[in-house]
Amino acid sequence: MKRPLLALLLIPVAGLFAQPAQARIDIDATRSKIPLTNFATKPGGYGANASWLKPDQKPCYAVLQADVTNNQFVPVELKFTPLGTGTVTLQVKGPYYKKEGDTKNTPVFVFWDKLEVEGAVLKNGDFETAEGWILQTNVPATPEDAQFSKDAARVKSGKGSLRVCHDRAAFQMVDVKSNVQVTLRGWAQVQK
Ligand SMILES: [Ca+2]
Repeated sequence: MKRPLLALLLIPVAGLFAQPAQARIDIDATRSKIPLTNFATKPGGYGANASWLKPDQKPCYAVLQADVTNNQFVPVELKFTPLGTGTVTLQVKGPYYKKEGDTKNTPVFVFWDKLEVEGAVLKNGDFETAEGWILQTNVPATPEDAQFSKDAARVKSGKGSLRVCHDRAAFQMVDVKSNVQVTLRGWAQVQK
């Protein structure tokens, strides 16, 4: 007799803290010490320098996050301008999500495909092979690990896509030029 009552109590909590439908790419230029600025994100979302880093590193790390859709690809456009010439690391990932009361964050899986870059050169943004990307994985492997997917329902272009979450991203080093705006265009969806 207790089960229905418990279920009723849990509904509002689950509703308030539903997993976010957001896709995210971080730009890490802390090694090359290149400040990043002029952020723009579509659809919705936000771009900001890292709030958690030290004052000297904070301007050189950007979080670019767009509001996407569950289980359906939408076009995403993320922009930034580097104020120096050098190498930055793209981290293609998912949103940070920690449920109320939890000590660990819960992975929100994001599929990315057909990622293209204007203002810099990106390798293999169609995720048809492993070329160009370093996947963040555990040893031994876990279900959360970043991976290339061949699931046709999660592919926008070709036969493969990328599946990542906040703590298991895909990395690629990209060369940027001072004051040349970089635009990342791709397709993303959240798995729900
Ligand atoms: Ca593809």
